[in-house]
Amino acid sequence: MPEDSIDHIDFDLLNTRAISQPLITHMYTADPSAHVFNGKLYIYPSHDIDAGIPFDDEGSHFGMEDYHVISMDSIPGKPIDHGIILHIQDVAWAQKQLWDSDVNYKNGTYYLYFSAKSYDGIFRIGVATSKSPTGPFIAEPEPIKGSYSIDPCVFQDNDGSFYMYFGGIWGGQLQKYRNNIYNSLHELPRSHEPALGPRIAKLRDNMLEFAETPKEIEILDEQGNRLTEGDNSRRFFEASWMHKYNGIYYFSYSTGDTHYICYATGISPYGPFTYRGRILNPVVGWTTHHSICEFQGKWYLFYHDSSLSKGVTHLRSMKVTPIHYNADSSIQTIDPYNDLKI
Ligand code: FUB
Repeated sequence: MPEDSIDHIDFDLLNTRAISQPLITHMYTADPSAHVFNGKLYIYPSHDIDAGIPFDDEGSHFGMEDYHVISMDSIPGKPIDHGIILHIQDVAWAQKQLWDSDVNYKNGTYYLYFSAKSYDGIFRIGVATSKSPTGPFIAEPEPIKGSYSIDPCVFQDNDGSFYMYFGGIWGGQLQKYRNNIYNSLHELPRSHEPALGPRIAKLRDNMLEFAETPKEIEILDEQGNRLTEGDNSRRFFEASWMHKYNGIYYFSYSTGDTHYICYATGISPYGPFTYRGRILNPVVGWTTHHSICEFQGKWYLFYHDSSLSKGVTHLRSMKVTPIHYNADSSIQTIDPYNDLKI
């Protein structure tokens, strides 16, 4: 991550051009995962803080320590902060960096899936449970067996199956894995080689374990070839999200160092997915991360930027804006600041 703050932007101008404003301003929030439970919207973001950790390329300055949940009865509407739902002190295996999370529901229990670094410096994915969407959540004593890297998204298909999508390169450590095995000597593929894909694993009925060995997802170009590592304005970096629209599976993700939210579509939750285009152009701040959710008959993109902190990359604010589909099932690209390029 090459820069921690931005000093060339006129933030007054940017905020007048912004298509949406931060949903809350009493704290910094990022990586919003939105779901509708019992007719109400719940957003599970990362809780950004200034942990006083110097900036580095591993993202160590993202030193988050807890999660909150925010609910809304409508959009627009008043977001309610329900307070801390899980703190890192209450996760036995996790040392630091509570990064992106997601929540889903089955048979009376809510499951919070989250990324954190364990004491050996390796990112893993944990799970915590609650009887309420507003927590508090109780963490399992160990991370999910066989999990690694960051950014879980847990998607429920129409047949009731749940799938976890996960992974992120650079600070997210995905480049250290081949065939699900960590080796510190592994690095990113070379520019002309296929880019690393996000991972998918079906969950067991108990929602606490993988039912299968994680598989690598293929994202293809129009000719059916895998996107290459050098194709960094289209290849996967982090921030997996899955949603289904008109029977089509939409896998969306961040391209990281080129700062786009892109999407690819397919006919199976496992892919392969064919690259279709950009959902969101770059926002202020290095990272971009999102979720997509239908609420009260409209589709929305939840995303974040660093406008409130005036460009501090690790102090982000979640936002929401409608998304629109075209007749050919493509999604219209959103410009976050009305023609003002970042
Ligand atoms: O919030 C920490 C990390 O920044 C997330 O896990 C990434 O997706 C990026 O948004």
